[in-house]
Amino acid sequence: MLIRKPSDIDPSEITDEQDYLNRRAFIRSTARTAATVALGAAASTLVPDTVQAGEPTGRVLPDVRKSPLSTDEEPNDFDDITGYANFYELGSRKKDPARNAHHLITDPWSVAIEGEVAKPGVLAVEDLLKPHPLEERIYRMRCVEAWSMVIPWVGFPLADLLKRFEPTADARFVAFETLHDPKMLPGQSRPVLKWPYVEGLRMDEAMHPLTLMAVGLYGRVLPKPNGAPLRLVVPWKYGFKSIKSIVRIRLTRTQPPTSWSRSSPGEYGFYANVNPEVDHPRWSQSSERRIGTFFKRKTEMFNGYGDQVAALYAGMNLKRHF
Ligand SMILES: Nc1nc2c(c(=O)[nH]1)N[C@H]1C(S)=C(S)[C@@H](COP(=O)(O)O)O[C@H]1N2
Ligand SMILES: [Mo]
Repeated sequence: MLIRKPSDIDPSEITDEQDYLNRRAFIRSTARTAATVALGAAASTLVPDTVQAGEPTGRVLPDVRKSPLSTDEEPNDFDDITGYANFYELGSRKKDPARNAHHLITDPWSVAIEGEVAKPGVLAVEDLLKPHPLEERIYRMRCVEAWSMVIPWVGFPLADLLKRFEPTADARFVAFETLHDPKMLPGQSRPVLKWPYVEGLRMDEAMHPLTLMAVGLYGRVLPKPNGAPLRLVVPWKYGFKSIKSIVRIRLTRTQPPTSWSRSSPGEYGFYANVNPEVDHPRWSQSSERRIGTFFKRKTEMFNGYGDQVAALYAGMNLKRHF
């Protein structure tokens, strides 16, 4: 998310970030070529795991089954996923969340489920997880800043969680809230956004089978920069809808506020569906750069998930409801 005006940003910051990305893309392609030349083409398939990727770390999650809802694209390296993150509570540069992650203590952690539900409750994360079989779902993720990644999430459908608390007939939206604790999330001592970070979905979006409560990636518990211990993943929407480190889920009758649309309503809407035809006021949304690659690619409507989700928006003007 770019919240600062271009004139506020020190050019060295931008160079820093571009260098980092280009260096990684260069290392990746050089390593592939070198391995192919030295060992023959057959060995090149081994390269992603052995040469470039930092080994995934964190506690391994048991009994994770593969989901047919995965894309067949190659996931980004673990290092890119954890090292290039947007988590403003841990700093506003892409490398900050990894550097500042140690402040965030995720055990113990509990989540409140409240509002328009017959059985509200506060549950420790372990209890929240218990009845839910875990799936690996490799999703394309598109940030509003026009970069993208492919991430092998581990989680379960948000719908399964909400059903346990028995939504009432009046539940029309779901509001999510990130932890508010400036000691653990030092970025909250600066008024970058109104804290805590909040997000929301319409009930049918929340109940859609693609909407995931993620508790891990690469088969292990969620790394802190990516929103440990529990985050939302909505792959057909811009990344900012996928709120991290959730402590409260509230079902509501009316549309809840969302952090970025509250801070800049002309730039960020409630729906935030990936839409190459609706530009951000300050830059185009028609293409994107996959982290770890050189060339831009065309952005797809609903981030390529249109077959599954377009029906949710039938009859809506998506230029007005951006
Ligand atoms: N609490 C919180 N959640 C957040 C953010 C944030 O700053 N704070 N950034 C959002 C944005 S802009 C993006 S693109 C995604 C990035 O997720 P990733 O860093 O795991 O790729 O997280 C989203 N969730
Ligand atoms: Mo984003």
